[in-house]
Amino acid sequence: AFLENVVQHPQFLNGEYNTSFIDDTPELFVFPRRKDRGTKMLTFIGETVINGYPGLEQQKKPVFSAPRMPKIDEDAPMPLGTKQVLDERGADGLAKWLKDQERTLLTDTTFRDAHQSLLATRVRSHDLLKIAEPTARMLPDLFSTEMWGGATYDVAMRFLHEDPWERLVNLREKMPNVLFQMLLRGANAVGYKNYPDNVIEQFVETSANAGIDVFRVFDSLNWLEGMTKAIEAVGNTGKIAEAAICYTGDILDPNRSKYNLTYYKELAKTLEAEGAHILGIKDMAGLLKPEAAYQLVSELKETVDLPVHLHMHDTSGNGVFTYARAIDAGVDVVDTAISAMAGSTSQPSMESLYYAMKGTGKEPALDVESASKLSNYWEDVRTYYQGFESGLSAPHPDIYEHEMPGGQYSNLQQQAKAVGLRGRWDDVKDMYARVNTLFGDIVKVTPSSKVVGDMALYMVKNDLTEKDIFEQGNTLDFPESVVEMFQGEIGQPPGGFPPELQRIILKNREAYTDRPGKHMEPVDFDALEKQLFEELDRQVTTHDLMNHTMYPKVHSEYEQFSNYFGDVSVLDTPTFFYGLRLGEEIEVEIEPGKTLIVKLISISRASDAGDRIVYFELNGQPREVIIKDRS
Ligand code: 3PY
Ligand code: ZN
Repeated sequence: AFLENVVQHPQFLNGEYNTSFIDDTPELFVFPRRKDRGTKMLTFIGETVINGYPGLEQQKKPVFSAPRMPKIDEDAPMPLGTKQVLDERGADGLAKWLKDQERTLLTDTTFRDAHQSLLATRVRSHDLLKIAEPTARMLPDLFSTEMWGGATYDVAMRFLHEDPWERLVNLREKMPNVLFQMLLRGANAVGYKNYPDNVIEQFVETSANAGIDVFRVFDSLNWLEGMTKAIEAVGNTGKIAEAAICYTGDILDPNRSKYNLTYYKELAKTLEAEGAHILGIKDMAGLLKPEAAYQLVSELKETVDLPVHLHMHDTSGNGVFTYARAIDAGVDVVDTAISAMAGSTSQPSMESLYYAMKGTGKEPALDVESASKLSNYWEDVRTYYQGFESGLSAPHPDIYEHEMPGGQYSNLQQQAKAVGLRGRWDDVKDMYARVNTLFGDIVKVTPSSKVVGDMALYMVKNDLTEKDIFEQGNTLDFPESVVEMFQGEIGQPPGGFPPELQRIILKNREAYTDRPGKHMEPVDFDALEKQLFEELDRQVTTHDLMNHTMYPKVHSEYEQFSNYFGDVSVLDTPTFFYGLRLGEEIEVEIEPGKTLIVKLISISRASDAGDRIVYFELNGQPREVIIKDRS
């Protein structure tokens, strides 16, 4: 069976359960189809009970209290919100409406960046859907809820075994009043590499049809060419193109003149000319200091005729101070999270910002009592994900030195451990900053941040200095991501790559400076549809086509998993991660109105072959599944 084959494969156990795995080991993925939904679910729960959830060290199920749910009147009409403004006035009308608002508006990132930055993106649709309608009813004044894109797309399929499109469509149904916002990595869409132009067009159109209203488009090197196709595609859908400038460096530091006010103003003007409806400032690491925020927002508001939307991370602990100064300068929207999911590498807390400004006449548009009720829910739900907490429990002002994005900090820490640098984290952070200088001072955000991280690990691991790179570079095998970036695969930094270093890294490979999308063959979606129809043996949707185009192997694996274990997204999160305790009974709604009652009765000893029989009751009837014990 799937798990007997796959889960004990050494590569899986090493955590190298990466995307090439299926292609390299097809024999592991041949297993019989099992039709009955109950059996599939029991197999998944049995597997989790016996062997745990991959990546979670803790296996014994903790006792969780039911999350505190705010009370709402489900029969009351849904309050109107910004979604209705967009539907009535169109994207330009919405932008004008936004500029006319006297109060600063808030984006709630709880459903996306907050958990991407605090909990390794692991929050499941199950927990989002439960609080979606209360959020829509209780916070109708939000500008938007950021609930899709970034890493959520990949992680949903890869680790949560759920379809990202279903999350979007189901949330949309429950939240019809607030704009839905996603993070789109320009020509990289929701992946880590450039895609052909027709993929970007199709992806944007499909996302708009499924419910996205605001596309925050950025490029990981602030390269205009990496963003233009996406901005144009959003424009064609009638939705809102928020073109974002990534903020790096420090405009208050005269020694960091590469990214100064003039640089940002020029970029802003260009983005306006390209058709942006909103100008985003994307401070992915949280480097924008309060006074710098005041200057930057003031100057940008003078420079362009667009509403300005500021995004930052609170890693340094200075987030609310920065937002307060941005509000003084007339920022139109700021990104915040519900307090139980805010702070640290996540966004600043919306309630904290509200209270900080209360009485000044500048408090943002928020029903703070409602926000704090929603926060109770998140405080409780967050405990389900304790195994994925980054462990950063204090402010980290050293981000001003190393400039690591909020979402990368804990990831790189894990990567460092994995390559045997557990005790050398300070060296890695230091090297990250040095690599940035070596690379000519670049913007660092997915995917460019990953390249800087890979190079830093490589240099620390091999005890290399900058001098060594120049002197021995011709004999060094640089990480593939570094070579690809210097070839031009993810775009061009302002001023280009340092030529001497580029020559050393590329050796005989050729570099190009035009748009990678131009070199790529368009994806033949008709052919892909036929191929998937054969593989999946069912009707193929546009969502399937997108999943496969973005992440071919992750998608195949997701489909295999779903065939074997069924739709595991219907399980509650404690059961999904920890299975059941002996004697524990749960109700699982597998579709509206159809509920299974599952109880774990007993577990046999392992046979000589290592098999255990897990005895359940399913709707009162005895059922058993055989699970290989890999302990
Ligand atoms: C992403 O691309 O996922 C990000 O959150 C970048 O900040
Ligand atoms: Zn972010």
